[in-house]
Amino acid sequence: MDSQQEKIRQEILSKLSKTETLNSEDLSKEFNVDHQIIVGIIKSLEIKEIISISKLEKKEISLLENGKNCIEKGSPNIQILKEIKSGPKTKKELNDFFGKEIFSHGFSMAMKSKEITYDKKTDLITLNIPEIPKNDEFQEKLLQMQKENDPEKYDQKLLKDYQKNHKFITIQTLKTFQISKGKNFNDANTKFETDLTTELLIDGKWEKSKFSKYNYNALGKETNNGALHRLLCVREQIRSIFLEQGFEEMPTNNWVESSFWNFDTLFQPQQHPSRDMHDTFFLSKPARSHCQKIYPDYFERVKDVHEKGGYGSIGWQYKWSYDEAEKNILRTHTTAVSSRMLFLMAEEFKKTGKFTPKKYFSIDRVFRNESLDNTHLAEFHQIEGFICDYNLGLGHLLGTIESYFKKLGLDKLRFKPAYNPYTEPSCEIFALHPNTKKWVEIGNSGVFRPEMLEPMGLPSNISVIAWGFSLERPAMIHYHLNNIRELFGHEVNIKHTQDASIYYFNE
Ligand code: FB9
Repeated sequence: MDSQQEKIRQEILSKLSKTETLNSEDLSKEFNVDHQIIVGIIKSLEIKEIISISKLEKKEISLLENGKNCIEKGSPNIQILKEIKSGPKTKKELNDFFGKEIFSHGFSMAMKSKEITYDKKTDLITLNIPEIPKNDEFQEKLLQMQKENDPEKYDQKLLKDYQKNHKFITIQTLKTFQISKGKNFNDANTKFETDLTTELLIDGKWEKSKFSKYNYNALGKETNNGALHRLLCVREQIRSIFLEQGFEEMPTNNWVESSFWNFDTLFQPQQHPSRDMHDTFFLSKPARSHCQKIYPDYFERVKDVHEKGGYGSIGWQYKWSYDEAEKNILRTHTTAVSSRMLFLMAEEFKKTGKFTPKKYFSIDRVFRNESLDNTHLAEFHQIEGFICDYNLGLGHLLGTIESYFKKLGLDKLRFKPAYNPYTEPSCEIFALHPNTKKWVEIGNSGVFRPEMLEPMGLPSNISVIAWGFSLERPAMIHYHLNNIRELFGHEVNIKHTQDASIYYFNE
């Protein structure tokens, strides 16, 4: 029994201590709850013989749809009279306008009372009285039945007419219960204090008060509070791990990015297949960034490293295009932001002559012009972390990744050599899933190349280790989803959001 029902139970017992009998229907109206709720409560009291109940069969009038229509718009014949006041109408016109039920009742009522005439030749229904009656007896009778629904109060012939012929009302048999004290009823049943109050505690009355047993099974009240989307639950969990490990979050609030930051600064050649329309969304308005104006020197250094190399690299040896670099796109990875953050660190180093190691992370949307399927949309949330410090190498990278994923419950990892245009060495990351015991690809990683870091102006003994994975993949695995559309996008069922636990891991 929930707390609302418990309160009603106490009220019933309290009322019964002051009167001989109660009626279940009256209680249902007084407490504004469905009659069945009251029946459940009094049955539980009857079993303990605290009360005794006797069944009452009570007939009552209730209005059907046509009856409600007449209460609202007048009786059917009056509705027809008002409609033909402006001029005769055919049967079909009135039938289409009022619907079959109301039209047929109204037509027969109006013909019977000679308020209209019907010409079979022309199929026209014409008003046969000078004025439409002011009073509507039929409607008034229905209004009376709505207020006083005891059938005993009315002429039975009239009821039959309204019920059978016109189908405006129905006579229902309502099973109600009369409630009286049972053999186990005593005043003690009713002297419950529903709540422990400050007053009872202060004046000490609590010691003599009788409290209802604490119902440990009572469910909490439904609170219509907000809910965290399942994907965002996972994002908060992922974010908290980075923050606990001392990473700072990068500003990723620009979904539009220049090709320069998204590709060129990462030493990704301009003819790389990922840079064409099949993989990347290009903007037509605004089509271009003007980052060359902002960092002209850096622009030139990037151009040189692509064309001629430097820092021990032979570069890509092609004619680098300013135009290509300034094209606006929807960023294909958050590594574009990592690159910008590293460049700002280099600028700070050039300005102050002091280098400060940093750990950054980001979690945000990236966009790929890929074919859609059950597990791929044209966008996903990329998670990326990097550490920029003196003399970091592959060992630091693998150790950092292991310490990160261990907090996600993945402590058996394997690393497979891979290729990224902007990292060397690079590794794909695999984990033994603790439940399925299968090896799952969980991300990618690498050490950013000197061709990316040196043109920024970072000291040559500085290196950057980085890794990335997606938000949707772990979320789909955790929530046992096969279709990403159950997790992300306009087809998501809001109920899944409302029902989701607010805590992701160790559920
Ligand atoms: O997330 C991925 N898989 C994954 C991650 C976590 C996880 O946890 C579960 C509790 C068990 C389970 C699975 N992947 C990366 C691997 C695959 O899903 C892959 O098929 C899809 N990848 C995306 C890119 O696909 C176009 C996931 C996404 C991804 C891949 C690479 C990076 C980021 C996201 C990166 C990077 C990077 C590399 C070097 C330097 C900086 C960033």
